[in-house]
Amino acid sequence: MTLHPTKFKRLLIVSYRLPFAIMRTEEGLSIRQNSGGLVSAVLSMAERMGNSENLPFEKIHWIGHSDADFQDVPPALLENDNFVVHPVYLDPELNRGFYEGFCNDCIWPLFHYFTSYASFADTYYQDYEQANARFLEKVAALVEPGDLVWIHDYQLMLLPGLLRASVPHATIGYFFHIPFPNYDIFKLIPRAWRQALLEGILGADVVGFHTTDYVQHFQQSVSDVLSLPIINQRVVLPDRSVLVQDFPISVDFNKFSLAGQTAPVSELRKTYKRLLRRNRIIFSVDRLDYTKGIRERLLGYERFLIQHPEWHNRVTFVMTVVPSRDKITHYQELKREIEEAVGRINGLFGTIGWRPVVYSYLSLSFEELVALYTGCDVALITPIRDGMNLVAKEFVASRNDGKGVLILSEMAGAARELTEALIINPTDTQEVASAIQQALEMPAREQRERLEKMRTHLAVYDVFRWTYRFLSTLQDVAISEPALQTNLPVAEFVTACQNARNRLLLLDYDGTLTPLVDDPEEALLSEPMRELLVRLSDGNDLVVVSGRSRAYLDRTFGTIPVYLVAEDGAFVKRPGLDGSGLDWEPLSLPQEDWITPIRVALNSYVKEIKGSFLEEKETAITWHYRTARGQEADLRALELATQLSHLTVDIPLSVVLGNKVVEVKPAQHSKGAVARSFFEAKPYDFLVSIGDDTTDEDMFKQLPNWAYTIKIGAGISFARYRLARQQDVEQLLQLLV
Ligand code: GDG
Repeated sequence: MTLHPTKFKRLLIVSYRLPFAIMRTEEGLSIRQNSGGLVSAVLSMAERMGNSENLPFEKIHWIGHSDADFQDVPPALLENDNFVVHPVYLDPELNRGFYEGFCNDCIWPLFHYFTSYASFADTYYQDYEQANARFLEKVAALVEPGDLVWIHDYQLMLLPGLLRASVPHATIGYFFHIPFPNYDIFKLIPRAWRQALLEGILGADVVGFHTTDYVQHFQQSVSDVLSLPIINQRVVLPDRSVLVQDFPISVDFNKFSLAGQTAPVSELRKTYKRLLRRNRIIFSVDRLDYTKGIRERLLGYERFLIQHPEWHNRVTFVMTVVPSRDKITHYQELKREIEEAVGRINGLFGTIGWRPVVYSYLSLSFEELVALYTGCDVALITPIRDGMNLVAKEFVASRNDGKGVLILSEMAGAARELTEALIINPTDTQEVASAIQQALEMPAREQRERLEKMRTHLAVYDVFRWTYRFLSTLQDVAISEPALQTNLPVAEFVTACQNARNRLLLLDYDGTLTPLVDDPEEALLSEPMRELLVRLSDGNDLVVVSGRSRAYLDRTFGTIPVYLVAEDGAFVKRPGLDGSGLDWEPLSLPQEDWITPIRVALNSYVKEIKGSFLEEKETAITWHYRTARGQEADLRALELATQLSHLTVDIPLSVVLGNKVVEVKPAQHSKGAVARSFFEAKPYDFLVSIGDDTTDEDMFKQLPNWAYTIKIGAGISFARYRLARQQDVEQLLQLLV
């Protein structure tokens, strides 16, 4: 895996946080490096850049937020060996609504499944839009052809879309660091916002998540909210496609693996062990957050102490909570609850010489952190929901002594990879208590074996692999967008066609041979498509299977030697030798008047839904509502379809809910029946059926399972394959002539 140095010039990272905090001290302005998942990951990559030949970039440009107070920072201070930082100055009021409000009081709780904590204030969202627009100003002014732009996390979901609109040819990657929730949770977001958020993310060329679950959740939301087709991990838009894939973030394995042996860390480790009276140590560290399961962890530990008096005085739980977001009420409450629980446990079990929980609310230095990773016996990591959780990976990477046990929540993304951990559900306090006992009593050999497997994994899947995989995928995608968006095995398809003796092609008309348009009269066959059909009809049995009237099909296909099927199978016309076409053959249809009561019901909807109209064919009646905007009309269509199926007439009718149409016709004719009659007529050995609508599903269902049944666009289908867009049909058929 390599990056192409000639192809890309600079890397621009955009995230809410800058890798450095700007501070005003008595000596003047200064910068201090931030900790945190992303900064650690990118910093590790940047540190290696000095001696890596694979990375073509010079310094990394980093765009992130800064307080408006620091606008006077001299440019020289905004640059170091690794980074050039470009602050986006947001005034405190805007930042409050954007970051504390929409990001951390709406999206964060919602996406971690704490739905009742989420606040949906309009002003929050307006600030979010405005802040994303401010980031855009900065990025758009900076980006040059040849740059890779890598946007991070839930604070900037709108930015990829804004940047795409302003710099259409930019190469944009987007990575989402927190869980992407399932659709039932996502749809709690007001309709207009959720649509804008998804469209924003889809401005990128590559969208990355930590796990395949989050990828699937995102895809389902895209498909439900935006009705876009997803083919081969790509969301297909009219003019381009977006690759959506899992890229699990990781840690700098070697750095952590070696860090435990440095002199300062060894010293600290010794000190801690001495201070804790050589007790066995359970350790945890996380930002103050209700998602991290800190309360649940304490309850599990308390239960363990109740059940195992033999461990009293012999074990200490060192629990570090790093200050975070403590201006938000939920975080203040959480802190109080944690401190109460710690007090209770220490009060219940502690003695003059033993504190069961050593709790601190502070940030550790890197050395202190590693001394605790390498000095503890058990790492107890119990998030209720966590995108990945780097602490778990750092602990494993640190333990090159082969000692220590990881207890890890199944709700952390990391549990997908660190399967040799003792995996627990944090809400099950008994399971946590039992895991603590199992960990403390685990034989040394089992500890080594479990760690060994996880370390082997992390040694390969480290943070460099994460950045390389993401950036090289971004480059490749930017360089080569597939021309044809399909999951069809194209080479096999073409060979099968060439080798066949009898070929049958069943093609739908609207939405397949022509694009869907508001007025059905304007759906005209393009000249290239007409020529293509003429060429295809030579040597193949070509059938246009349409819901249109015979008069319309006669007008459109007059001189093309194809079979025509009108009104979904009510009439068939064979091509004449001279290309003029033989007479239409009707199916025998019921004579009675079934249409009058249906017309009455449909007309009441025509009156109600503006822009909708009726089309009466010889054997069917159709309500069109393509120009009626919004989902209201879809809901009414569903209601209408249900109502129609309850109308009593004496013959069986079929009610078809199609693409912005509701059609009623006698049940005995269908595209399925017609498709079957065609392929049974001859020993065909190559069979293709392409369509986009509900009526085409009848064809897909009736054809044998070796047929190439191809659905166009999004939605559930019986077809074996999919083509993303109507314009892909022409390209595909071109391959067959
Ligand atoms: C988000 C997602 C996802 C923590 N305390 C100290 C300290 N840290 C460092 C750790 C680790 C990082 O911060 C924490 O990373 P996590 O992944 O555990 O959690 P979040 O901050 O919530 O991060 C998360 C992550 O993004 C990456 O995509 O995994 O799911 O929520 O590197 O070492 N470092 C030092 N002192 C501390 O006290 N030095």
